[in-house]
Amino acid sequence: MLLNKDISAEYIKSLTPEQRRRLCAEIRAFLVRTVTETGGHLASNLGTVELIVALHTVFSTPEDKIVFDVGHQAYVHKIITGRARKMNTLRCENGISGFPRSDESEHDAFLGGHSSISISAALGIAEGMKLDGDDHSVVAVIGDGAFTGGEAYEGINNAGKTDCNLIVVLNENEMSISKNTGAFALYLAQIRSSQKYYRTKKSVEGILEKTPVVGKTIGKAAQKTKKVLRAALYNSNLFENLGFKYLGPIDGHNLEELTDALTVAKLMKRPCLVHIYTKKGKGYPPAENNSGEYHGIPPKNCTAVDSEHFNERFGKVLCRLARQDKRICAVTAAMKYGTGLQFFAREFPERFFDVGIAEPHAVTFCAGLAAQDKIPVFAVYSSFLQRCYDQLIHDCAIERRHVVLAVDRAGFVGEDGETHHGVFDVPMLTSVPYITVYSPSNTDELEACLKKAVCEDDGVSAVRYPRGGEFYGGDRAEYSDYRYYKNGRGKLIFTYGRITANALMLREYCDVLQAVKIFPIQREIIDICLKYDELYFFEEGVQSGGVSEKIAAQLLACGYRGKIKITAPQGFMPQADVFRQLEKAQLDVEGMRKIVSG
Ligand SMILES: Cc1ncc(C[n+]2csc(CCOP(=O)(O)OP(=O)(O)O)c2C)c(N)n1
Repeated sequence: MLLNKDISAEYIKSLTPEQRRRLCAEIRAFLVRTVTETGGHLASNLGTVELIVALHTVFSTPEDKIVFDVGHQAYVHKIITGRARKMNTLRCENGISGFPRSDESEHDAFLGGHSSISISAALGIAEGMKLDGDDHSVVAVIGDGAFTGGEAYEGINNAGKTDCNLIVVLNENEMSISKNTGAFALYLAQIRSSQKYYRTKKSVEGILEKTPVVGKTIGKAAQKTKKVLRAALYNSNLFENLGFKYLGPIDGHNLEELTDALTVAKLMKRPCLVHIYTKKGKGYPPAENNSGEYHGIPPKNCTAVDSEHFNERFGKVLCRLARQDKRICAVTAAMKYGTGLQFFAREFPERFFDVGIAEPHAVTFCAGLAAQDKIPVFAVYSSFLQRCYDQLIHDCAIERRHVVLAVDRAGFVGEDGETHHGVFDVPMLTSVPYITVYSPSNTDELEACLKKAVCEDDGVSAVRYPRGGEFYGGDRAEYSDYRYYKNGRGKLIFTYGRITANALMLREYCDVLQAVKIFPIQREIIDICLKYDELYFFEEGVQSGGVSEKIAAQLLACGYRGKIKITAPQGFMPQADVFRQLEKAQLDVEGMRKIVSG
């Protein structure tokens, strides 16, 4: 057994190539055992075992930096850099994160979670190191899915004209979460099948000898490589044209090819792109055969709510609406299954658009569709919508384009932690003029809100709803902008979204006012609040700029002098089970009870 709990990069460097190959197989088995217990991104990690072993063979962190794009494929890196013992705590409360975090380990150069940022971050680090006279390498590891995001191209464009020690490892597995989309995916496939690339050692050395100053040294190193490398001709592909040296395509499961290519890239001391191809889910047949489903798997002891999921209801209702109105289009940024749009994609393929991991583009694309009198519905996770603020303001709101946002994963999301919570969309959306925002508490309300947003509203309309299922049915009556549960108590709870269910458990202490349309704030909401001496606001979204603060400001402007207590998360909520997160934020029934009776 080569894998042990104290495994380190030094140990890996000391192994023979054959031992490293065996180690990869043991790591795979360990990943399957661990991640099927803890939950997490199994398929992506199985696909990058050899890559990460090769990276730690060639480079030495923390002096050299590795920036993982999205960061969901960094488990093996964690195992190798002192965290093998903690892998059983992956994604748990107080455990290690499912993403790289520099506050977790000095070997994690940069936070992961959101897509397409690695090249920009790595270039910034490389330029910073250059300013310090530091000659180490910076490696950005980015998948072909993440490469569909605009920021990746911004990074490449900026990096190509520099002389930084930046290496971009582009991992092509033809998959994002589902099948990768777009022209770039086709381009990569074309490079791979092209006969222009040749694999002789001589050609590699020839190219390397032309590299100024360090050319000779590189040539020598390349001579040592036992296996041949495939290298591109000068200026023969997009990356070369943009100022990168290109090495590839490399079999990403062939350790020797990988180590050779990375060694050469390291010696080049200038922007270099190493193109590798891998199999997502490699070595574990269920994940190989269905890498979409095994992209992210839940923990074995999952405490998820067992009711109909919001995203599923959303997907089905949208299909129903689309049958009646041919103008309705559905847009996703590489999250067809996560958002429940698989039903729509199947029934209306010509009106379904997967634009890649490109949320800002998706919003402007929707504005374009709306300009052609279509009704675009962009289904997007709240945390990924964060990067679309300007597109919402400039491209949608000013000209009042009728764009519908189906904002999924609103509220706490659990084990993914800080990077993925949907707690910023309310302040962001409600600062955009003329927008309408709904926050249904159950799936029937979701259906009603979606109908209004799609069929009745104009301008930008957002319906936000949480991950998973509803907590409790609540009032399933006809649509209403708000629901007022009046029992003649002296205290009033104001809330919205799924935690309404928790508030309704406290009706013996308080009256409850639930907003369904949470923005614009309705006059009736203010009028009802003004009747009470004690107001308790509970909001599953950041307090600053939230609806509670907005209502409180209006109440104070009306001369309200009673008690106002707002309970809403501040700062960043660490990873844990979602119920634990609600408990920590005092948004569970007990927490609310303490606050209203305290
Ligand atoms: C901005 C943003 N949008 C969506 C996601 C959700 N997401 C996580 S991984 C992933 C697919 C990444 O594909 P790729 O980069 O090819 O990596 P692979 O899993 O195939 O190794 C997506 C869409 C995200 N993390 N960030």
